Amino acid sequence: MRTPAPVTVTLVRGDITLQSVDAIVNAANSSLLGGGGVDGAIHRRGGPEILAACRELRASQYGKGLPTGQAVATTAGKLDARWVIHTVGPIYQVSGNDPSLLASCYRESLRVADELGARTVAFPAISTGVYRWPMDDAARIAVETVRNTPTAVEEVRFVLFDDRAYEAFVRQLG
Ligand code: AR6
Repeated sequence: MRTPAPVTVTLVRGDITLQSVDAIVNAANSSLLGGGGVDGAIHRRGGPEILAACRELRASQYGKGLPTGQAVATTAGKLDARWVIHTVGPIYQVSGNDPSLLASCYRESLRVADELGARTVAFPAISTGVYRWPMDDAARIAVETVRNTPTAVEEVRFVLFDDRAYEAFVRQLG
């Protein structure tokens, strides 16, 4: 098999729901039925089709919800993307700062993106809002994991909502 070219990592300061990419990653919760933060923004702008697809997942293979560290795709509704990939980040206080589940979110999202054939994927800074993962540590885990995960995705775009997040990712990219 041909070895894919290394992924290009780009940084944008902005709103992930306004990105034009193949797949937008959502920092969801296990219920898959919406919430605040980036999850709320994706459902608001993407429209009810996304929630309907999430409800179908809950009625079929994810009856108990999506476990932390895993990822699953739905339609992107009205967003300028083909898919939303929902992943559930760890809550910092609960994870005892073990990075493995947060790394798993990035790895599993890229695995799902590869299954779909997505070439451009936008990620938020998973777990750094309501789930309270410290920004610098979360940025390090995000960048290291994406760089070390074999994938056919060509561009991973981290979309950071504020200066603090953007600067933390800039420091990691070096
Ligand atoms: N675009 C990009 N980044 C955003 C946006 C946006 N539109 N809105 C917020 N962020 P959070 P979590 C940033 O709380 O910590 C939800 O209720 C935000 O500034 O959205 O993984 C879910 O339903 C922060 O840096 O996700 C879960 O219950 C980052 O996105 C829970 O929150 C993640 O913040 C998940 O918590």
